[in-house]
Amino acid sequence: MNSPEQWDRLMCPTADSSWIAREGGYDPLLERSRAARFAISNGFFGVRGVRAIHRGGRWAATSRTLVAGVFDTAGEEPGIPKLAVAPDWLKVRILLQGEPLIHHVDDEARQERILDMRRGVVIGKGDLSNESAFGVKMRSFHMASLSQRAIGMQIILLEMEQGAIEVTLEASIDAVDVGLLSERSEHGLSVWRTRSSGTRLAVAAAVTLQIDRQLIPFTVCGLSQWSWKWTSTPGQVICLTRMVAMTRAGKDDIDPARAAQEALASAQTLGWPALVAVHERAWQDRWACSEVEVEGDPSAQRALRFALYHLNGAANPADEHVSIAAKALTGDDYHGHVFWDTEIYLLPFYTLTWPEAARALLMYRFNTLAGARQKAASMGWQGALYAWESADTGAETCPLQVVGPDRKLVDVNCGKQEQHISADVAYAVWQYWHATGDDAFLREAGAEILLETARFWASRAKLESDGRCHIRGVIGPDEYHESIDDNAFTNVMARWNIRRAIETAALLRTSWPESWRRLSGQLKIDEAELQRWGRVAETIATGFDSNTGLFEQFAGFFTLEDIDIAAYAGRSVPIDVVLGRERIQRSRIVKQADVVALLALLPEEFPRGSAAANFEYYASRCGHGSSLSRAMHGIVAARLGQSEVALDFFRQTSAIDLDDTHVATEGGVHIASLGGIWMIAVLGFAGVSFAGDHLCLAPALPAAWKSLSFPMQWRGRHLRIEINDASAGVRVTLETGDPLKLAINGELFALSSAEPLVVNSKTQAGVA
Ligand code: IFM
Repeated sequence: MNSPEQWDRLMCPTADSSWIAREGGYDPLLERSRAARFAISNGFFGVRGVRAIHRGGRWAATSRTLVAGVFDTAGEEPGIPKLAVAPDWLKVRILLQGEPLIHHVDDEARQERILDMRRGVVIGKGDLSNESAFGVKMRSFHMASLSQRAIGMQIILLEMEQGAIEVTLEASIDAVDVGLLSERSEHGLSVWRTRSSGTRLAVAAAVTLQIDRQLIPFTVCGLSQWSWKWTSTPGQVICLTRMVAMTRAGKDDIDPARAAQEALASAQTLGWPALVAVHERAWQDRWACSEVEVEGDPSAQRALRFALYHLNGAANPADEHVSIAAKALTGDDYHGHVFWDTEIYLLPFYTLTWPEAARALLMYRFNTLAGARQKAASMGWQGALYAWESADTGAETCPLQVVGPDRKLVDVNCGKQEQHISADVAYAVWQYWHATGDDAFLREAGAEILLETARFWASRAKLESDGRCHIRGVIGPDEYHESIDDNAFTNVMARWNIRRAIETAALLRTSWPESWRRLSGQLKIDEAELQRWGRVAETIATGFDSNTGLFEQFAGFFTLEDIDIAAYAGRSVPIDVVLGRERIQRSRIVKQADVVALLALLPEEFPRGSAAANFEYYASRCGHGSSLSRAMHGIVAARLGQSEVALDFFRQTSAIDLDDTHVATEGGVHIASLGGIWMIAVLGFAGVSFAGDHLCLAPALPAAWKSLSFPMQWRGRHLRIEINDASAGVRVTLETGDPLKLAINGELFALSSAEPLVVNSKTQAGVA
């Protein structure tokens, strides 16, 4: 039996309020975006953070559990797999004297939801009552275990206000919203199956109730329901504890029920206090590897904590068959599909703080190569063209039409034309390998991705009469302009992809000849083909104008109407809604970072002195119509030394999910922009890069930031980086691993574990 002290500890949020997100009351307008912000996730399943106890029928948001990889193709949009809604394992209903609890107008003062980001738990508090004013005090707790990813846990504590009341309490696993087929159902165990893929989900659950620390047997009133009825005494304390275990299995895998039952049994043996303790330790470990601390700017600190909370909860290093969707597991907008968001906006964080998670995410791309090859072949090209929107198999899942802002159907061409995704995946593979030195990954998976994506580009780019290779009919990151030719982002990334593939082939041939023999034989790549790729890379059109130093975003961009976007400042809707789709397409207004994104990813491709000119030109024409846009601008501004401009982008990016400025937070947090927050801090303000052979730092903090410190991993080493603006000092500590050399503001320094490297960045002198 657990003691009241244990319950109090469980329900007590971290004292330092910078770890806490707290929202009171119940606002039907905000409820869905709160559910996304307060979501808990462990990368295997996620639960949206709605109120703990159901009241009346006035629910704007119900609790929703999403399990990674459980995709189903529903009838209404044929061919588009969607992340299925899993059974709601948190449902609780209370009746006092036979009457349900109701929603009260003064709930604002009586209800509170607390996200404790340090511990990875959601705590609820509230006074609940029914029409006749019979009441209970409630405290609730739930978590998705980060140490045992199958396990979810809920604890509800109730304190009765009145005596001699007939109380009915029901806990259920609600399948009303579930789009899955029931395959097996018995008390405490259900197995579900998707209609299309045959993926199965098992849910095993155990629920107990204690009244004044006495276990009370339940009455079974349904296969997935537990019910209790008793007469209250004033001050009576009730504790409901529920543990669930969820497991997923493919069509041909063994029955997942057994694994769910075993996981549940071992969680029960451990008991909830120990289960919570190991979960909290797992979160502590993640924070130790990823925490970014900012002194002097509490709102930036809060934004970073919030971003890192969701990033650490989004990944699962143990699963190489799923990736992170645009809304992670916090909502089902975009149907749980995976975009370039993962490779470009999230992988930098995972690569440098959680390489095991980064590897698993890249293995998902390796495991979906067949889908990418098939997509390329179906469009008449060779190699691998990754799906713009990817689900479980790697087949293209981008819808062909959506409802536009004017409520008319609009064609979506991204699935066919937004092809830079293949180079984005290759980019993440290379960055991962470069930063981790994980040669086994390169040999066994990464090289194949690099070669097959390069092969795609080499077949996609066509040599024309001007002696250059062109890539026609694409969409770049700026999705306002469709069917364009020679998008600078696409072409330069494609060229980079081909060059890295050629380098990889050479490396394999010299360092691991057996791997090269196997891979080149399997892919049927010979020297002549590699040389052809090289010629494509040499001749590909990039749109770079050496007179102005500008990349033309695509062929003909500079001839389009130049609309002054500043004249539309203060608008409350995206610029394409103001100007209309056709006018936007005829204009130089850019939806999101495109050339600027290229500058953030491949600064070395910009000839000396041209970076600032490109940034200035394109930033002033950007409508930021995507939540992904500002982060790229923030990184580039910070690297250009425009720290205050960068801080503005940082704040605007942070506001997307924290301040409800972006309409779509309701459908889940914007995980890419959360990755972007980390990127602005670490790749921007600290200036971390690793294009060459060394890790490089080039710090430039905004005035408000007194210091910035964070851990990172680099080629098997754990480092801590501290930048202190007052002393203009950079301190790098090698916590584990071999000595290394690293560059600070372009000068090379040696670092060993004997003592930290302290460099005054104003008077630095390198020791090569
Ligand atoms: O991947 C993005 C895209 O760049 C802009 N629209 C939303 C997608 C998902 O976040």
